[in-house]
Amino acid sequence: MKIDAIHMREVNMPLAFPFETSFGVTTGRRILLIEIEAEGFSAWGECVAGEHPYFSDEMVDTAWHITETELAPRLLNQEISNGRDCPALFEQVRGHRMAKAALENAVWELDALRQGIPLAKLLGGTQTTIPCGVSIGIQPTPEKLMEKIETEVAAGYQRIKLKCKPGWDDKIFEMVRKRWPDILLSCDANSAYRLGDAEQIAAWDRFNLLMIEQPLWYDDFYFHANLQKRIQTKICLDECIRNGRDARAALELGSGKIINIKVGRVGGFTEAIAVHDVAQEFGVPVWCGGMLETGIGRAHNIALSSLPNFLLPGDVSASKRYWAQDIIEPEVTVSAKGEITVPTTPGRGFEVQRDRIEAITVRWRSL
Ligand code: OSB
Ligand code: MG
Repeated sequence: MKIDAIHMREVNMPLAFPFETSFGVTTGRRILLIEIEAEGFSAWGECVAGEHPYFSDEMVDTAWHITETELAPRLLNQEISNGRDCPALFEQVRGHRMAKAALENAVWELDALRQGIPLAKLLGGTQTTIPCGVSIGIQPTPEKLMEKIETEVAAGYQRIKLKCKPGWDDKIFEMVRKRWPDILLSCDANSAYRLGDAEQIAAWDRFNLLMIEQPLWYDDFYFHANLQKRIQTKICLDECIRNGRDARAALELGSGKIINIKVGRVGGFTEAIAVHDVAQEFGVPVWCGGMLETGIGRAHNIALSSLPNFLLPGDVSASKRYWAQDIIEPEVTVSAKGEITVPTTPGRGFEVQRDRIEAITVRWRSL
């Protein structure tokens, strides 16, 4: 297929609720969306970079710049066979994986459309429904957190993940476990701890957490192996896994026992599948993380989550938890059993609402 056009736009969307992590509070999102055209089809990709470089070193403005000046020109007018051709096209550009992923994922979506098959099938998906969990941000008060958990457990979500940081950890876990002794419960520190905190973290074993996500430095999986040896609870790696090679090194080192796959963090579907396959080879389960995506990124996460080694409930949840109104129809919904049904129609399986996107677009550029 020849890529005939690439359209970039930035949309601004207020979040339905503020989302607080150990690295900051997000109240609204500035999001780079990509639309590509080829063979008479149009397909979309979403860049998951945040407004600030707080989760990783990428941010929406660097993603915009690198897409416009380096990546889109490498893809435009190229004759390619599928999404797997993208990593080689972009290889000369180091890093900028979230920017690369938005383009590559649009190519996968377009390939699924022209073949008339669901994106999930094209990626190698085998599961027809995916189990869902939720990620609950740090709240103004413990009482507010308890209310939130109550709501999500009642909605049927299968796993509750609590964002944590020093001062919002032991006491919170204690309180939550007292009220819900048996739910699948995990925490995500987004790199808020250091090796000196190992003793404190080891004491969390008493809370029977499913996992502790990225407790140490965002770019480390060496010292995570040291921490993993000192605790019973499984470490789940997020920020530090950039590709399949990192996954292999981390699992060989024993840095963690679960991997959170975010397609943007690893640079696109090709590399996400590589991470999935490495983990499967090690007998390590993966789950799909979220980055507060609109329906476009959410649909891509659902497709990816249908691969066979996505064995734990992920962070992909209903549109309404994030947005008053999403930019796809139907919106993503979760059943009372806490599952999302993987679409069986061609491509992403949710219609992009162009009029809504137009209404919230703040800048655009066509190449
Ligand atoms: O570490 O998983 C994370 C959101 C933004 C940045 C990082 C993370 C998160 C989440 C939310 O945990 C996941 C979601 O529901 O989209
Ligand atoms: Mg995380």
